[in-house]
Amino acid sequence: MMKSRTLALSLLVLASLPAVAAEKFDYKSMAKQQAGNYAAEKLNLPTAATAGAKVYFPTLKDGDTVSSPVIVVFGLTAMGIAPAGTQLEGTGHHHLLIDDPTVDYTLPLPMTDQIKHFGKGQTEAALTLKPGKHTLQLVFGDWKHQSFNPSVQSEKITITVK
Ligand SMILES: [Cu+2]
Repeated sequence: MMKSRTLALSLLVLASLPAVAAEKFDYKSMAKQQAGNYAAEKLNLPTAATAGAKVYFPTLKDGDTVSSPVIVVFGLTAMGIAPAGTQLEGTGHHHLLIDDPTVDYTLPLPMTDQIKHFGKGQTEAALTLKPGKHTLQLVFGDWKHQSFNPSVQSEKITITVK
C-alpha cells in the first residue's frame, strides 16, 4: 500500500518534470549501485566501518548490579543510526547480544532471544532479564544486519540482575 503510493508519487514527480530533467538522472550509476547492493546482499559482503567507530554502554559497566527491567542505553561514536534496510554510508543499527550467543560474523545476524535487533533505529531498550548473572555486548550492524569490517562491537560486560 505504502509502496505503491510512493511509486505513484515518484511517477507523478517524474511526469511533471520537464523532459530535460530526465537526462540529469544518472541511470548508469543508479543501476550500478543497485547491482552492487544486490551482490552485497547475496554474497554477504561486509560494509566498511567508519574509522574510529565505537559502540559502548554509557550507563552500565562490567560488574554492575541492576534490577529488571534493565534500561540499556546504546552508545555510538563516529557513525550514525539508520533503520535496517536503509543503505546510507556511515550508518547502521544496534544489536544486543545477551548471554554470549555464538555468532558467525560473516553472515547477517539472526534474530533470536539472545540476539536482539534494533532495526527501527532505537538507541536504548528496557530488557526483562531473570535474576542472576548475564552478559551484554553491542554489535553494530549494517543495513542487511551484518557486522561491519572491521567489526564495531562493545566489550562484553557481565551484570547481575537482582
Ligand atoms: Cu539487525
